[in-house]
Amino acid sequence: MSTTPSPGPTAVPVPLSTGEPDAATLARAAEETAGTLLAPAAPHRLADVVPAPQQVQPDPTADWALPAEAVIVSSADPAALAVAEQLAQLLRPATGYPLPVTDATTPEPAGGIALVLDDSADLGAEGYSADLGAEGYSADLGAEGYSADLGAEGYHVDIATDGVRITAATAAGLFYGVQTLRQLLPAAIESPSPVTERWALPGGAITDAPRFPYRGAMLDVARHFFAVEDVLRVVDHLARYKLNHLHLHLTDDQGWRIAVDSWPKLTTVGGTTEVGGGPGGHYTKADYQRIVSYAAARHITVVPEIDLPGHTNSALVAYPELAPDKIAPPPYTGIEVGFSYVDPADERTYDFVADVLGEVAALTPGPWLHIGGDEAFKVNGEVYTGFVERVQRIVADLGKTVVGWHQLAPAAHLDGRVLQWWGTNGEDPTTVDAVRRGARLIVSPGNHAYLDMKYAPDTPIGHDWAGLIDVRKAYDWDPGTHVADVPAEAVLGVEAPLWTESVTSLADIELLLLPRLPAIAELGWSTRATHNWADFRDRLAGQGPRWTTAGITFHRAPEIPWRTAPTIPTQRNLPQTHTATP
Ligand code: TNX
Repeated sequence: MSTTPSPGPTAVPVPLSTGEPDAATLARAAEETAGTLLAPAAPHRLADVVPAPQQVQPDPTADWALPAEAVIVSSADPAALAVAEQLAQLLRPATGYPLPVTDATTPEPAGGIALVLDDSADLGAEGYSADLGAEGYSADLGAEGYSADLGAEGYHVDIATDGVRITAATAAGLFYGVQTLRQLLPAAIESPSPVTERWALPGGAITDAPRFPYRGAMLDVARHFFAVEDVLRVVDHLARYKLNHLHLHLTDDQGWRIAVDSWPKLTTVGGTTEVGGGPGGHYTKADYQRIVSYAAARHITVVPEIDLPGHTNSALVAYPELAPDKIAPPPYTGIEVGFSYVDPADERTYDFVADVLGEVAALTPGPWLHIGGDEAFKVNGEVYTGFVERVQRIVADLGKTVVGWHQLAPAAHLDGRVLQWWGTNGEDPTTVDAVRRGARLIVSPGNHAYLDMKYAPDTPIGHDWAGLIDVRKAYDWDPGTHVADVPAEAVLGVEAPLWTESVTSLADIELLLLPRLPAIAELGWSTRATHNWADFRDRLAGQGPRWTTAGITFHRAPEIPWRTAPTIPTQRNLPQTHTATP
């Protein structure tokens, strides 16, 4: 398929001999210029999508362009219609087209875009059912619709001369089809205001489904607090790359960020600090629910973390009765770890844990509660495992599935429990043993998936304790085989954590997230058969102009052959024929 870029606007020819051009010349020149702008632009390759789709069948005879009068027609199911409206909202700003949304029993593209919810669509055969087995997670994830036979997240996209058809068994699948479609349009589709562009799409068919059911990123809102709006924008970035879990690290030594009615000082006292001495902040219950529902509308499940028994200095400042010596420690705004803990020998601690987890569970529709468990250096051996086992039981009694950092491994198994592995050398006999006893793993290797590691020595923010992580390092590993002696069937998925000791703004978040988040997203979504650095690098390069056009900060990693952003001819900056006289 041709990938020749469309020619840019041509200069308006101005006859030199007579000084001022005549009106007819100007009119002709303007027409030619407009004609060039509207000339069929060569569309992207159908395979130019991140994460890499499972199957791509280009059909160069079927290239198609979205017309101004296109209609988006969807199955009448409310969740499908919601995706259709999201698609319209993605396309309206840049196109300036009205793109009305309608419903039909049998949606047909008819020169526009059809979203077809078809629960007989069998997209599961090559999805994660093959890798992970239906039984492994249908028990725990069934409520959320991870039905292996239906392929709960798979989709088809067909681009033909009569328009686009997206088919899926669920609204989530339709949503992922929409994300793919978005990337197949010219980068100017990311413009927040109308652009003169031919909205061309490459013809052909894509069939796609994820490798793993859990594809996530974590944002630490405890070390530095981030406003709800910033978190929503991070959700948008996750959605673009088909990630489906947002893990929020809500509590740590430096601040407690989620309101708990039964222990109000957690936020009124414990929430007023952050690393470096800034004002901190916290989410009200309404704030948190806003994040949860914004994420849910993008098929993303929020995983709240209350880190226990360590990383709790902010709670001890608020409630000294939880401290082993019952004395309030000073607020902490540094970046050391491992010094604080709630008293595992005091029953009051378990009242606190039950109250907090109960309130957080009640606000959280997703199945997971993350209880941390890392770096509790002062709670050892049986005291530690005894504490964890009680907390795991509290989570189970709330009807939730426990997730914790892999330090939880020595504790007794409990149905469904998930460990988040963050080691750096791929060997961990204690974790392997926990997996043998039934635990599943989310893999977040510190030296590949930690988004707070610097890209290079001169990255202005970030750490390097797990090494430098350039884009290739973020991409070149396999979640299915990474932890020695853990079978791929035990791997629930992958997550990229962003710790924020050095991160103070949305621009900082984006600089560390992009372009590594799409690399981790591809490891979670794409089948191993598509794994290829050179191919990924080229597809990733195409994302740069999209971020630039959308006003998103990213790190211009030198190993990526970034394409330049289009110079967008908006209605206002079309080439001017400024000297026209009648
Ligand atoms: C380790 S990873 C931590 C965090 C720090 C992070 C900094 C983990 C479970 N604990 O407390 O923020 O390193 O990279």
